[in-house]
Amino acid sequence: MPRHKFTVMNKGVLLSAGVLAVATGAGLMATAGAAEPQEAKGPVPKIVVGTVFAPVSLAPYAQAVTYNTDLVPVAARVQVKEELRRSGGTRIELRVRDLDENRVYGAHVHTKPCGKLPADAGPHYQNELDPVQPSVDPDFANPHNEVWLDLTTNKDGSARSIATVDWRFREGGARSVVIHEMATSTHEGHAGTAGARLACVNVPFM
Ligand SMILES: [Cu+2]
Repeated sequence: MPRHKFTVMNKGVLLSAGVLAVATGAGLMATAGAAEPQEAKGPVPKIVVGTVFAPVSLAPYAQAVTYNTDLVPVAARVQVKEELRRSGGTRIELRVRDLDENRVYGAHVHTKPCGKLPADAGPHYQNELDPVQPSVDPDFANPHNEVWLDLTTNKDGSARSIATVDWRFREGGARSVVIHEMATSTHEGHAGTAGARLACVNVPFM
């Protein structure tokens, strides 16, 4: 299943190469095991996924798909970067280009890969799992226990967001970033919801 196109690098390689590796080639396979968290002295492991949104008909093969081509056009660009911090935390950065201008989009890390259906990406990744699912309790559905990456695009349709959490993903537990229709809600009974799922990017989070 050559679905993931990505590059696992560490800081040492990035510095010596002097460039950010953005995976664009097709069919590269690797496992997250190649980037186990390293000891304090070692380099900081990173994953970068850079791609474009494909039509949903390509869902079984595409790195990223759009379910709403009005709000996330085919061929719009997306990049997700994950960096493990020495402190034991994780930093995740989301960048988009060519989306609707001057607009807020919700975005989160989800547990499953993107599929033909928006729901295929599963629920949000939670560090501490809410025993009640779907989780809409702000004690669990919040930006400290989940990864929220809401975006506000500029007049060119570009945006960037960064989330830093003080924990790491369970192995294989976080598989995608989903872009939603609205800003993420924080209030009881709706916490974590952000309207329809517009698009999805597969990311093999470490
Ligand atoms: Cu979401």
